[in-house]
Amino acid sequence: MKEALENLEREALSEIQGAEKKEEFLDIRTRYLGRKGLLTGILRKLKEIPSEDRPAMGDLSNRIKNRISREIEAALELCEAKVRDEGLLRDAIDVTLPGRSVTRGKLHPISQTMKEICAIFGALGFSVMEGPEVELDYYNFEALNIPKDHPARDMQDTFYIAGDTVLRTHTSPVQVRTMEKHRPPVRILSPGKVYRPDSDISHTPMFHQVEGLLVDRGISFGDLKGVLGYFLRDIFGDNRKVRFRPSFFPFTEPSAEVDIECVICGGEGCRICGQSGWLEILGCGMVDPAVYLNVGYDPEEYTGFAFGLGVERIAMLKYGITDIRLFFENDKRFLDQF
Ligand code: 2NL
Repeated sequence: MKEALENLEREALSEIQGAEKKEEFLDIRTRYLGRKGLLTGILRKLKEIPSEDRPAMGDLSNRIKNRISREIEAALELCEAKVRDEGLLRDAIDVTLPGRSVTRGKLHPISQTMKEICAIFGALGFSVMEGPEVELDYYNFEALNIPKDHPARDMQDTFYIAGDTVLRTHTSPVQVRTMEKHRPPVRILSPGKVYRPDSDISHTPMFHQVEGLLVDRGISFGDLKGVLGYFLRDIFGDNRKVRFRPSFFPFTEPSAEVDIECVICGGEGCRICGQSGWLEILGCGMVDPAVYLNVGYDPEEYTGFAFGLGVERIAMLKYGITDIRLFFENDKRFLDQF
């Protein structure tokens, strides 16, 4: 039996010597030391030898088992170290390479333009007010003197949510809500997202608007011209001509549209301005007395003006962009230019 055990030890050790891979060592362990392995096979014959020899054989088999076990553990440890080293070598980082510079995020050109507009009016004492994008029909239309049969009410021009709720088509409802809560003087700006079901190279179903409202005693159309003239000079430069053209809005009387000399051709006439030399830039007017009655102001005591402008349109003219959809595709190559 002693000989059988020693043979087993020799063979096991020589197999361990010859093995390389983790799987091979695991296989050797199972074959020699496993529950149905070769060592167990020999030990089963322990009861066949004289009982006084058994302790010595038990001892010997234990030593052999421990020896083989240790050798395999050591070999497995080496295998793992080798895998680890190969991995480290493969994924080695060259610390002498120059670092990658971090690209800094920045505001979207629409946000930049909106901030610029707010800053100009902010300098004139206007404060910014915000409100819900899902609005009641009352605040979006009724309070603004837009009657039920007005063309702006048609399904084509408004996203209806349900019953008497709509996606606001302008930010005027914010101003109505403000007037309901505060007595004049009121001098506010309401920037934000608005929604209309249009989609082509100059319309997107969501766009940005800034509206302004100033109400106090003795406010005249001259104040409106002064404030908007100041704004347009600031944003488009001192040398660009501005004109006020009579127009109509249900919520202002009188109403006007403001044009600036075409930023592309300087008034000569081109494709952008439709050969007219002028670009329509905003709508405005003196707040209609009907609106004051809806918010509980006395139209005999107070007068004021309001205006509304499209932020995308201003940004397009400022930067010479001809397709509004570029603002919403979020192509970094486009956005990086601002
Ligand atoms: C345009 C025209 C305009 C207003 C908006 C307004 C708001 C209140 C009362 C009266 Cl609460 N008016 N807003 C007035 C005139 C024109 O916008 O073409 N926007 C892009």
